[in-house]
Amino acid sequence: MAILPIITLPDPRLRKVSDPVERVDAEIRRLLDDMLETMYEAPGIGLAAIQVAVPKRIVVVDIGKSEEERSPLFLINPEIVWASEELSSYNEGCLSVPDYFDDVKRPAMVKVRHLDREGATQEFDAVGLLATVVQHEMEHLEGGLFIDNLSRLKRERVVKKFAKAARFDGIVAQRRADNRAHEAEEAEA
Ligand code: K1U
Ligand code: ZN
Repeated sequence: MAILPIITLPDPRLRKVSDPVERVDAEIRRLLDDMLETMYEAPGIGLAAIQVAVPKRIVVVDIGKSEEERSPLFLINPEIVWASEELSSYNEGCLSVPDYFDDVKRPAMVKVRHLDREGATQEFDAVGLLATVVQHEMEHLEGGLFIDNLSRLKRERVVKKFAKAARFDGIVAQRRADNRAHEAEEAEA
């Protein structure tokens, strides 16, 4: 298994709509295992494939409280076939929007249909945190982010902050590359 790099805002790949999985084969099962390991290591309680730059409709979730209580869910081509009118609010986070949390209201209960690791169709009912995480992850499959549910003012503030941080990281990386090139030139002289 492998830990995959998680892409973060403002990476434009996060805005891509993911493609359905045509066939659940060994390659897909390997991706599921790598995503699960990546999610546990982050740590997180959900992960969509697009967050590791793979635009496929695949999600892993585990809301277990400890390593001993692990109970991973593998969701391939998930669909919400029913959602309650009742809403519930949760202070959400996202591994692709690090260190930012805000309240989002979503249906309190959902019925989810999906393919499992063997390619068989399954259905389950989710309530509470599980319902929140599944909906958050499925939003990723449409190129959405939880910040899209916030007011325009809040969302623009977050997007600006991450764009500024990315520009700064770019400048630092360029300076380091320039310094290394300069040192190599001096060593040669
Ligand atoms: O980036 C993601 O999509 C994963 C995200 C899932 C999520 C969390 C909370 C509400 C909705 C969706 C995370 O896992 S963020 C990290 C986090 O919440 C957490 C990490 C370790 C333990 C408990 C929670
Ligand atoms: Zn997320």
